[in-house]
Amino acid sequence: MATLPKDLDTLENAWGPHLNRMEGIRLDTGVQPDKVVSTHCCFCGQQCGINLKVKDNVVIGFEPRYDFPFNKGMLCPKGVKRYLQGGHSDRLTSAVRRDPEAEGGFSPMKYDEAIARVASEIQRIQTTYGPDAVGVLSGASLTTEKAYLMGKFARVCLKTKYIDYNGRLCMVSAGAANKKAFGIDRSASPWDDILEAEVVLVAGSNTAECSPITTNYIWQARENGGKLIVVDPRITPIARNADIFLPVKPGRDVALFNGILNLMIENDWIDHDFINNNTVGFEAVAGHVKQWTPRKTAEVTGVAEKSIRAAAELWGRAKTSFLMHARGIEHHSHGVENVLSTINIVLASGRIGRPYCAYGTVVGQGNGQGGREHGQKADQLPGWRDISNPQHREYIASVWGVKPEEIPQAGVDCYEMMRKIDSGEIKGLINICFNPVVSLPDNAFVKRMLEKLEFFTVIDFFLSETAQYADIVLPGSLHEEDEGVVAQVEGRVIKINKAVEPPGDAKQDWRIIQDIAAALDRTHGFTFQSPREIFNELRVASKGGVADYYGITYEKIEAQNGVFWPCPAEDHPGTPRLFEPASWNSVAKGAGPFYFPDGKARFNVPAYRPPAEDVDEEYPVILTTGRVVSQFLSGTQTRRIGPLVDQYPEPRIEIHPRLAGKYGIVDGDWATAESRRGTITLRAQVVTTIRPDTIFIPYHWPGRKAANQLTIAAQDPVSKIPEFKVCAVRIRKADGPSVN
Ligand SMILES: Nc1nc2c(c(=O)[nH]1)N[C@H]1C(S)=C(S)[C@@H](COP(=O)(O)OP(=O)(O)OC[C@H]3O[C@@H](n4cnc5c(=O)[nH]c(N)nc54)[C@H](O)[C@@H]3O)O[C@H]1N2
Ligand SMILES: Nc1nc2c(c(=O)[nH]1)N[C@H]1C(S)=C(S)[C@@H](COP(=O)(O)OP(=O)(O)OC[C@H]3O[C@@H](n4cnc5c(=O)[nH]c(N)nc54)[C@H](O)[C@@H]3O)O[C@H]1N2
Ligand code: SF4
Ligand SMILES: [Mo]
Repeated sequence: MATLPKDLDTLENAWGPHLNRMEGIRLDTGVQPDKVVSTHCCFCGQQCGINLKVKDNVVIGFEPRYDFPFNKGMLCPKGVKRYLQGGHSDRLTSAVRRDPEAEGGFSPMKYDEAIARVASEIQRIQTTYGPDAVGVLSGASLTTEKAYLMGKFARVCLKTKYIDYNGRLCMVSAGAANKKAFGIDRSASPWDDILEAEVVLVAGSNTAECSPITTNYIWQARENGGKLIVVDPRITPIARNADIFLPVKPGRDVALFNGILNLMIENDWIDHDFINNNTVGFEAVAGHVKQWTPRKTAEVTGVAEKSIRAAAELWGRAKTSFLMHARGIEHHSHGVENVLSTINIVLASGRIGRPYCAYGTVVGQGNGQGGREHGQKADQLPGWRDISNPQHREYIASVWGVKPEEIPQAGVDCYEMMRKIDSGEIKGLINICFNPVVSLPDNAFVKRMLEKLEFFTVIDFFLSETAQYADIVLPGSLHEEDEGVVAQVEGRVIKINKAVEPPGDAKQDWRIIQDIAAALDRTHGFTFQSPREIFNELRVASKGGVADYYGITYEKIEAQNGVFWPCPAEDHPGTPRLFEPASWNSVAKGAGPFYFPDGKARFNVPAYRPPAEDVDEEYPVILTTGRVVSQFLSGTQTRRIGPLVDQYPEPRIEIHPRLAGKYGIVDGDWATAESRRGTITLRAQVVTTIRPDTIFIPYHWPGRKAANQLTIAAQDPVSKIPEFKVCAVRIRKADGPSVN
C-alpha cells in the first residue's frame, strides 16, 4: 500500500480552513514529482481545474489550475486536500466477502472468484424471479462514460427496468422544472454572466460553504456594483453580506416567489415584449399569483412585508440579473414547484439568454450534470431521451444493437426501489457510487431493506456504511485512477485525466461492470477497451437528443478547455449560453430559442402546498438538514481526510438562543432531537444565524450521528426527490450522547 510522505500532510494541516487563493503557493517538500497531470477536483459540481503531482504511482501533491477558466487558480478546502484519501489504509485493494468470523466482518477474496459469485447470484435470482428481481443503484460522481455504461448495463445486460441513481436525492427537482419551463435541463449561462449582473438572487444555496468558487463570482459582481438578494432560513456566510436577506420559513418558497411575481406584475416591472414573443402561459400564472398579496406572503413565509417589497423592486427594476438556486428550494415534496416559481420571475423579467441575464441551478455532485443526462435515471435513455417514447427507444435500440422491445420500460426512483425490496419484487441489488444508508431519508427503513435482500453487492473504493451490508464488495477506482468526461455546473463538458493506476486488485469501475457481463456470458455491447470507446458510442447515442454530445471529442475538449453541450456536430463550437435569440436550436427549428417545437418557454402555475409534515403541538420545531464546508456528502471520503475532520469533527444541532433558552439548552450542551422516525443526541451550537422556529443538522455522518434517522421519506410527486429540508421534531436537553 502506498503511503503519503508525512511532511506533505503536515504542511497541508498548517493551511487555513477558508477559501485558499493559492497564487504563489507551491508545495516545496523536496519530493520531485515524476509527472504533473492536468485534471479536475473529484468533489463538487464546480469541477475546479487541478494539477496532480505524481511520484511512484502516488499522488503526492497538487497545484490549482490557472488555465481553467472556471476556478482561475482557486480551490476550496476540500479540493486542496482531496488527494489525501488515496493513501488511506482503508482503501479497498481486493474484493471482500462478508465473513462473520473475520475482524471487521469481511475477508479478502480473489477478484475472479468474487466476480463469478456475483454473476452466479444474479443468474440464480433472475432465473427464479425474473429479470426485474435484480436492481441497480448508481451515482453521479461517476464519469459520464460510466453513468452511460450503467444505464446500458441494466437494460441490455441485466434486462432489468430497475435502475436509478443518487442524483435522485440531488438535482431532479431542478431537472424536472427546467425541462418543463425550457425544454432543456442545464444552467443557462457560463458563470461569467454573474460578473456584471446588476442583481444576483441566491435561493436555498449555502454558496460559501458548498460551492465556494461560485462565491467568488458573486463577490466580483458586487465589486462591480451588483446587489445581492439571499433567500435562506439561515444567515449563511453569503447571506451576511446580502443587500436584502429573506429568512424564509423552510418549505415556503413558492409563496415567496409568487408574492414577488405578484408585485412585479402590479408595478409593471415585467418585460411584455419578451413574455409575448417568447413564452406561453403567463396569463394563467398572473391570475394565480394575484392571491399572493404582500401581507399573505409575509404571513405564510415568515418574511417581513417590507423585505418582500424591497426584493421585488430590486429584482423587478434591474436591467441585468442572475438567479441561482440549490437544494434549499429543491429538497422538498414540492421541489419542482419551488423551482418553477423562481423560473417564473426570471421569465417575467425577460432577463435570460443575454449577457449578464441568466438563470442556473448550482450543481451538487461532481458529475451531477453529466450524470443526469445519459440514461442512468429510471425513466431515461441517453441524450436525455425518454424511455417511454417509441422513437427514442427505437433509436437507442439501433445504437445498442438490440430490438426496441428488448429495452425494459421505466423503473422507479431509488427510494421506491427500497419499497420494492420490501414488497419482494427486488431480491438482488448492485450498488455503485452511492451510500444510501447515510444519504436516504428515514434510514432505519433503508437498513432493514438492505438486510432483506437475498444478494447485495457494492462497488466502492472504501467499505462504506452501505458496503457493510453487502455480501461481496468489489474494489472500484478513485477519480484519479481513470479517465473520462464530466459536465460541470455551467454545462461545460471537461476531461478527467488518469494520474495513477488503481492499487492491488482494485479496478476501473467500467472494467468491473464488463467483467460481470462477461461472467454472465452476456458480452454483447460490453467489450469496450477504454473510456474513449465508451464515449464514442455515447456521442452517437446522444445524437439528436436534447443533451447532444455528438460534436464533442476528447481532442476538442482538450483544445477548447471544455465544450458546452449541446454540440451537435464536429464543426460546432458548443453552446455556452443557452436561449440566445440566434442559437443553434432556433436556427435549426426556425422558431424561438427555447427547446420546444414552438421555441417558446413555459410559465407554469406553482400552487403552494405546505410541507408533507408540518409542525404541530407534539413536534413543534422544524428540522432542516444540509452541509458544512469541510465534509462532503455521506462523508465516506472526507471523514477519512484528517485535516477536514479536525475542522468540524462531528455534527451539531444549530439552534437559535431563543429556542434553546426555552428548553434550558446552552451552547455546547447535549441536546436530543426526536422526530416520528428516530432520535439523535448531539451537542447544541447556539447561533443567532438561524430562524428561531428551525434547527439545522448537517448530514455527513453515519450511525447514531446520522441526520437521516429523523428525516421523512416524503417525495415530490414529479421529481421524486425526498423532503430533506423539512420535517417536524421536538427537542430537549440531554445528559450525554445516547448509547445504543
Ligand atoms: N462542503 C460541501 N460542499 C458541497 C457538498 C457537500 O457535501 N459539502 N455537496 C455538494 C452537493 S452534492 C450538493 S447537492 C450541494 C448542495 O449545496 P447547497 O444546496 O448550497 O447546500 P445545503 O446545505 O444542502 O442547503 C443549502 C441551504 O438551503 C437552506 N434551506 C433549508 N431549507 C430551505 C428552504 O425551505 N428554503 C430555502 N430557500 N432555503 C432552505 C439551508 O439553510 C442551507 O443554507 O453542495 C455541493 N457541495
Ligand atoms: N438529510 C439529508 N440527506 C441528504 C442530503 C441533505 O441535504 N440532507 N443531500 C442529498 C444529496 S444532495 C446527495 S447528492 C446525496 C449524496 O449521497 P450519496 O450519493 O450516498 O453520497 P456519496 O458520499 O457521494 O456516496 C457515494 C459513494 O460512492 C463512492 N464513490 C465516489 N466516487 C466513486 C467512483 O468514482 N466509483 C465508485 N465505485 N465509487 C465511488 C464513495 O466512496 C461513497 O461511498 O445525499 C443526499 N442526502
Ligand atoms: S469548489 Fe468543489 S470542485 Fe472546487 S475545489 Fe472545492 S470541492 Fe473541489
Ligand atoms: Mo447533491
